[in-house]
Amino acid sequence: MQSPLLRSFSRRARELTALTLGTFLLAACAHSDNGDALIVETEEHTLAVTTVTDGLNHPWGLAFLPNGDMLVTERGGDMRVVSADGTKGDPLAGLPAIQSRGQGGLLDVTLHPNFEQNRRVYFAYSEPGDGGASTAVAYGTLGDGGLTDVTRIFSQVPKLTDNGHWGSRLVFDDEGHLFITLGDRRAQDEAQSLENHIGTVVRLHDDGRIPEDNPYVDHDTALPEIWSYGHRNIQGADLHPQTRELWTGEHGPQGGDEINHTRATLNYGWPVITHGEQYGGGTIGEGITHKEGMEQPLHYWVPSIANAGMTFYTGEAFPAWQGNLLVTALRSQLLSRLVFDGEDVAHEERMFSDTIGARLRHVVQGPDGLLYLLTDERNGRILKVAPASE
Ligand SMILES: [Ca+2]
Repeated sequence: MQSPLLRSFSRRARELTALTLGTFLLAACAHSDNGDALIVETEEHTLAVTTVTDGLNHPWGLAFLPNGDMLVTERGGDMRVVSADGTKGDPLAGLPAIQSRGQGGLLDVTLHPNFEQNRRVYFAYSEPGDGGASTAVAYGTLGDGGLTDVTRIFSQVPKLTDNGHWGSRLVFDDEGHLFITLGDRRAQDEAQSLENHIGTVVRLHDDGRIPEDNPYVDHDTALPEIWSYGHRNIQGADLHPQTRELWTGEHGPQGGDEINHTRATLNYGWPVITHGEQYGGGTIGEGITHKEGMEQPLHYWVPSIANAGMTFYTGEAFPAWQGNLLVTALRSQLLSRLVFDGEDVAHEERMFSDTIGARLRHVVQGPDGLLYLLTDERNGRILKVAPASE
């Protein structure tokens, strides 16, 4: 077995090798097509990171339009179109009242599966109302300069005055159901209740109707929109590329960030079981990690990375990453690449932790197979990650 000293020495040697290689590549790129890109060596690919645009107020969600433009939400309350060359459009007109305060504001955005026919855009936001605010979802028709026929299809019950833990990602499955991931609004004990939407995943038809095969449709007291419960704050979601089932990333307490295969009726445990603790220390509830009838996460991070957005990589630009789950982190300012063997994590690589230097809110795979990252800053950026030119 290697001594700690040797391990530390060999790690340092690897870092030096990476540093030397990085310097070599930086020098080399003056004579290549990489321009002023940040060159980042990773285990499988050499990456060129460039800024598409900046000046976005805490960008939160991004959806590619069929023409290659990007529809981007800002937590500050604006949605706008950013063209592939980085030109920012004006904020779109027609959005409803949005409470941009604390962690709340305009959150995720996604296109209807038949967007090319109906131009319908779905978005999640913090909706003010009686008693405070809650996460709501609406759609509108995208035209020149704005959304029209904006229709709210969901509003989380209850509204609360707290400004934290809103979720929320929006994912359509292959049958056209819309999954809405939510947070506990810092009313953590309510995440175990089926009589409100606190700490749940909700599943709806595209017009807000409740699918007849939703798991709690015939239950006496549970709300029929609910798909799963016992969640803390789900800020990442995607369909698994093979099974096409919903996987989610849950921003946990200190030491309890999770990835879950999020199945109907199941209880994901918060706050009764968690691998985390209170921020600053101290147990949550009884301080237990397992309980009968409550699901274990597929993966959890101790210490926390503060995970946010996630996407399964399925493109051609980074062949060695196909099928991997990419997860952004806020506090740790990194992109985690998780390699799964079935539902077990076989390997994790942490990228960008000492190169980009910003909280990363979201990662989206573009139609070009490249990655697009959103930085969580007042002067927020869209970053493009491409293979470096040789
Ligand atoms: Ca859990």
